[in-house]
Amino acid sequence: MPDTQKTLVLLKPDALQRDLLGDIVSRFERKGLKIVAMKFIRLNDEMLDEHYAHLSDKSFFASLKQFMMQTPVVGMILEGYDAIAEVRKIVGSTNPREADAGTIRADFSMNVPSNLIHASDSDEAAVGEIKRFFDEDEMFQYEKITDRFIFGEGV
Ligand code: IDP
Ligand code: MG
Repeated sequence: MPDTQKTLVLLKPDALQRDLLGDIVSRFERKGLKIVAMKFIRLNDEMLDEHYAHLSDKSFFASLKQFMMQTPVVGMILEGYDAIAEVRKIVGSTNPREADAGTIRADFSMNVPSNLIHASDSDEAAVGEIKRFFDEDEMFQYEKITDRFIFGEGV
């Protein structure tokens, strides 16, 4: 039985500016991932210090944070079988020019700092990031009539 997981996605300011929110959300919907939370988030310095702590010693850290605060971002929690790895697969590699064709980053972007989207990269990251950006009561459990066609018996 596959593992049903939740993962966190942020649609970055370049996705909003370039009117790509719908196209990106659509890719996850078409895969069958269930959107269990979704909202605008105005990121601040403190949130970004935590979120990008692994990059705090990089020369681009300040500009990365500035970029992420330009507009609100769209935060989503997606649920599905092996959702953490599956979403990373759909998102593609950090460098859009190295990402596989068919991924969001390869298909819609060209440059590392404006690679459109963030997605949790591990079980621990997903748990921590969901907690960082969403309250419990902002997450919704619901049934869709397509659930049995998409999730079936879970093979
Ligand atoms: P990820 O987003 O694929 O998980 P990370 O290494 O966690 O990649 O980096 C987080 C974000 O930091 C990237 O998505 C990108 O926006 C930015 N970033 C990473 N490396 C560079 C760089 O060398 N120059 C500028 N920005 C970078
Ligand atoms: Mg990362």
